[in-house]
Amino acid sequence: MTRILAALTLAAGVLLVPMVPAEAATKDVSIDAHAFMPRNVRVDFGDNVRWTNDDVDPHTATSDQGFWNTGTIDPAGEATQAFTSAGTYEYHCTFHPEMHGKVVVPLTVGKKVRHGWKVRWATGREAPDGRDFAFQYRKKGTRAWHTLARHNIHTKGTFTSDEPGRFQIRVRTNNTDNGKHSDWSPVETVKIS
Ligand SMILES: [Cu+2]
Repeated sequence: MTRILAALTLAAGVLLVPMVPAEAATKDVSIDAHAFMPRNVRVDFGDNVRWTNDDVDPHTATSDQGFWNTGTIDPAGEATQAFTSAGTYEYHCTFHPEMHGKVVVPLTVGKKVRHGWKVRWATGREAPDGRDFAFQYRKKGTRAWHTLARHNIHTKGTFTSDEPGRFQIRVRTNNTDNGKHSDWSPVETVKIS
């Protein structure tokens, strides 16, 4: 069996042209009848989630892994949280642990390059303090995931392989303040020819 040589070249982040950040979008989640609705939302990194409390009781939207905590959102109140990196983020209400929700943030596949693709998984040049990223891939149709970067602070890179084929890639965000991490982002598939 031939070993696939895949690599993730991490971009140093020297930007010759200043990037104009796209305007952040905001997805709304209503809290009503002791539930987050919709329970799962998907946003691009750089976008926000806004929780509005349409219930008669106070609630919170609190990350299971300590990524954020809105604190108490009183009835008719709201709280907004920016999501700056790829991963799947589970959250709950601290007052009502049966209340669960999920924010899904995909990575983005950019330009095709020789034997690979440019990929990006977070805003900015580097991870903010207390965060870093893990990157995995596998050849489509195989089972095991391979880690190319376990704790990297770069927000983008180039995924390459010396063997053509379809590859699946995914990213998660680590919370280095507490040793926890998000779940994996949705899987993206890139074709290498
Ligand atoms: Cu609650």
